Parts: sequence; C-alpha cells; structure tokens
Amino acid sequence: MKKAAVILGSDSDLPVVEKAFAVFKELEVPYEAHIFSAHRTPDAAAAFASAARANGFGVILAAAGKAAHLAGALAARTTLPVIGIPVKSSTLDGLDALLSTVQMPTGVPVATVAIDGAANAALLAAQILAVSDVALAEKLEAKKQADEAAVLAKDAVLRA
Ligand code: RP5
Repeated sequence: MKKAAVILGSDSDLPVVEKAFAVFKELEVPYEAHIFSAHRTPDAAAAFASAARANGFGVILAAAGKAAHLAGALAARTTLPVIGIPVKSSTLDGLDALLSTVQMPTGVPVATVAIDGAANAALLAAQILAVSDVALAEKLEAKKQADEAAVLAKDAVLRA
C-alpha cells in the first residue's frame, strides 16, 4: 500500500493532528509525519513534496493555522492528492486558515476539510488509497457500518 504523509506546519498543530494518526492506526494505513512550514522551511517543504511520489507516498495531509499556505505550497510541487487541514490556532478561530487553505487557484487543487477536521482528512486519505486497495476498502466499509450501528443504538436508548 502507498503511504500517507502528514505534514504539520508547527509542533503546536500536534493536538489537532493526533486525530488523524488515530484513524490511520485504526485502519492500519502506513503513514509518516513531518514538521515543515511553508514560511519557516520553504525549501524543505518543497523538496518533500517534489520527491513524495517517488518516495512511495500516495496522498499528503497538510495541517496549518493562521496564514495557512502549507497545503497549497505542497500541492504546487506534486500531482499527488493534497488534503488541507485548517487549524484553529489564532484569534480568528481558524477562519483565516480555512480561507488560506481552501481558496486555491485553478490548476492547483487542495481538498480542504473542516477547521480542525483531522479525522476526516485521514478518512478521506484512506478512501483515496482504497481506490486501489480492496482490503483497505473493506476496513472502511466495516467502520462505516460500525458508526451507523453506534448511532442507531443511541437512537434506541433515547426512545426507550
Ligand atoms: C502556522 O502557524 C502553524 O501551522 C501553526 O498553526 C501556527 C502557529 O505556529 P507556532 O507559532 O505555534 O509555531 O504556521
């Protein structure tokens, strides 16, 4: 299976991104995490993205807050799918990061999840990898069914 890359703009993004790690561990998706910044380490970020496909990655997650250019900067250097996670790390409650991540120019797409939506980012990454991996697709299907059963059980409790 191809690996997922998880890039954090700062170690301060870790509490949010840990939810993505948990999903990857649950689904047994191989992943590698790094801290690179579009602004503080632009060369390292660009080098990672440029080599990502050759290095066995199939999808890249990028989490950043404030003027969150990380996902876009990585997407500029690769044709792998890039999923942006806007992080709520400023006085603007993450709206700044959301707009900085989602408003990409035509030709350089970034699939953007909700503010602090790291779990969904990992699920989307797993679904992308599962296009060519039947075993992973089956795990995702089982998880969806378990999630559905959990909600229906809560409904039963509420009605009782
Ligand atoms: C962004 O600035 C990072 O992704 C982080 O969300 C935010 C603050 O970074 P630190 O000053 O905490 O390192 O680049």
